[in-house]
Amino acid sequence: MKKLLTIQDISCYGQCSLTVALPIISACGIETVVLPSAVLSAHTGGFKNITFRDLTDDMPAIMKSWLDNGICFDAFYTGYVCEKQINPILEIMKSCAQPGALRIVDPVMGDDGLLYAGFEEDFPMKLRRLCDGADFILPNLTEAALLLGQKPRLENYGQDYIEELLHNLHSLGAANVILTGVSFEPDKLGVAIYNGQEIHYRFNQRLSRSSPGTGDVFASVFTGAILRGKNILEATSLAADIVCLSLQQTPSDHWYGVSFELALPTLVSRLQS
Ligand code: PXL
Repeated sequence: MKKLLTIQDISCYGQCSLTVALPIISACGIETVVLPSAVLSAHTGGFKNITFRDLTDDMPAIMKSWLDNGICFDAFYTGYVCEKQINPILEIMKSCAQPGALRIVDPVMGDDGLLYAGFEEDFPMKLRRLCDGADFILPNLTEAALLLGQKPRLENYGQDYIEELLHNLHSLGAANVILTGVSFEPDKLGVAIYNGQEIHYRFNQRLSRSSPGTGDVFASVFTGAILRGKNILEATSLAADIVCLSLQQTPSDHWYGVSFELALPTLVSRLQS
């Protein structure tokens, strides 16, 4: 069985980050080890008086303990992290890696044209260091523009804009770019995929709602599928389909997260096919 380390926050309430990644990647049949970057009472997308405990200071000692016990990983998947964790994370990905270990980096920092609350303006430039050397990066349209120092453009763009983003993101040092939230027709929403040579698109029917946590569901399914041996296009299609199914099954008054739990049986059976 493959062993993956995922590094992102625990938002105790709100179905995102680790509370999504751990069940999804485990359901894919991958041993999922967690390193919480922070513990929050809930995610930052709509709750009041949230608590935030930064766990940066624990990272070096956790890494040392893993090294003392000979623990290392076949893959790393990073999500929501803080600026001062970039160095310790790079160190962990170097020191606790099996030869050829994969790096999957979701540069979580914003959506809908805005940085998430709590991140400094210069955070996107700092996060470029995690993208450099990654096997896969999975930004949404907002994160893609911010990583490139641009103002996010969410509508009225064409294929030329998306393909320029893909080339520039690839130049940050990532082997494969999976850009989410791409749309050329009002009723279709999709993903653009670039491996440095070819560009592919995958579109699904746009649903009438969105939700916090869908990016984490997408990245977690993608990660699990890649580690189960699916190719990049298969992993992308499966991830997009599971996000759609999860959203369709989310009750309409459930505003803060996505009911991915109900899509787990489909995920497991699609991985077997
Ligand atoms: O889903 C991304 C995410 C992860 N972690 C925290 C967040 C968010 C999005 O708002 O607030 C703490």
